[in-house]
Amino acid sequence: MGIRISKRLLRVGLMLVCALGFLGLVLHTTGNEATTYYVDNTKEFVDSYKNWWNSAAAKQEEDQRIQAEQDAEDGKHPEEVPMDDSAKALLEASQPHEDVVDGDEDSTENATVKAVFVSLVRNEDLVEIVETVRNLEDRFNGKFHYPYVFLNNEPFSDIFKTAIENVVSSDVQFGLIPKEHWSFPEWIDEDKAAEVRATADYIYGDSESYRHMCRFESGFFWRHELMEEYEYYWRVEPSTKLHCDVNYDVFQWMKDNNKSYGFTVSIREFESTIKTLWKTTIEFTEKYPQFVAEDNMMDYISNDHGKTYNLCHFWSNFEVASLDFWRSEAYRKYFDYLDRAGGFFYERWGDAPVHSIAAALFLPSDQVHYFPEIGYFHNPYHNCPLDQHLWQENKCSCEPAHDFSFQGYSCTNEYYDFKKIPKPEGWKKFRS
Ligand SMILES: Nc1nc2c(ncn2[C@@H]2O[C@H](COP(=O)(O)OP(=O)(O)OP(=O)(O)O)[C@@H](O)[C@H]2O)c(=O)[nH]1
Ligand SMILES: [Mg+2]
Repeated sequence: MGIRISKRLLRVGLMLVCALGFLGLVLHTTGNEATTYYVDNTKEFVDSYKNWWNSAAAKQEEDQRIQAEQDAEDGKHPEEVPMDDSAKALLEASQPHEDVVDGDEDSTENATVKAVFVSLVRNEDLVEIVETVRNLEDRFNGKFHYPYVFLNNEPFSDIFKTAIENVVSSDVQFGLIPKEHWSFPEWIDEDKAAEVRATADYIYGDSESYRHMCRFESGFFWRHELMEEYEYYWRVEPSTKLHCDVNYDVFQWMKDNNKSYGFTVSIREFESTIKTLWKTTIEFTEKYPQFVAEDNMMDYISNDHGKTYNLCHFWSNFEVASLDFWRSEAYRKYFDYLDRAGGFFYERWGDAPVHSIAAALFLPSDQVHYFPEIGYFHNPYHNCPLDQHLWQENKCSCEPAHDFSFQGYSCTNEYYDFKKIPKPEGWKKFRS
């Protein structure tokens, strides 16, 4: 019975729709005013519905903004706000590859790691270091406010301190290097050292201060009392430059990813400056085999599994590294062993090969990291991202065609091979 009634109703409804349709068609073809009235009113209704919808959506957006501001004021982290599945998927897809950070991460306003910029510098380098610090603030530290330590073997002048204080966005301290960290140790024969300087025919071969500098950067900067409270440092030299914005917290990244040593440029050393460094290193590793990491980078610094040094090292004028590594027993003993051997004065051992050999041998290889995205310049070489996305994203001011990484004298190509990291597009054109 119920079905029969429903069918009848259905039939009546169908007829009504047909009749209305027919009437509409007649009105339309005759251009009747009633049609215009009908169409206009329908349009009006649709428009007012649209307006209502838009203002409701705007109100919802405004409410969300106010809530977010309130959450921020209450100290709630955005991650505590629940996310739907599609937002979560989007966020996961946008996470940077572990080894290349392009700066998409949100910046944190406050420094969270015990980290510091450290610069060994002379008063007469004022102009160059102020320019460098301004650029560092502009490209990185204006967002993070990590403190600075400036070190000198002579007291810093007032004008030097004022010029630096004028351009930094964070705390700054000026330290004097203790005499025993910048002088000949008692076992060094100073006449023999002077003779070496008189005849050495390599760069800075005649310089005594350069040798104190290299010894200090190898064995003492991390022992300075102003450095004691820190875990990580970023070394800053006058006349260097960052070519690209660094939008993520490099120190936090180092810590989160368990990295101990980070570099931007690697290069070959002048052999004549380190004639006995490798022999001395091998003696050390034979005496203390326990300090050599199992998964080390011997095959990056040696082409014959340790018989000889291939001269590859990380350029130490830029370093982001763990201070605890230099404070470790392995490194302290290594430095003492080298210092006793006398090569800082009887040859001209650089802190760059000393740091690099130590990092390559005493650290597991996954604790050493290359920063392709940190565009950097120290005369005469550039680290300029070849990856177009990195170059664009970080607003680089360098010319990728001038990148040093894959040129023949660099060792970054060897680093990629050793680590089996895919090379950026275009690297081959530097190898012809
Ligand atoms: N206070 C102080 N700092 C020095 C002295 N010599 C060098 N430095 C610093 O030590 C670091 C390395 O010195 P550089 O002269 O740049 O050595 P380099 O990078 O091997 O050579 P360049 O190609 O000339 O830059 C820089 O931060 C210098 O400012 C010195 O006698 N006193
Ligand atoms: Mg330099």
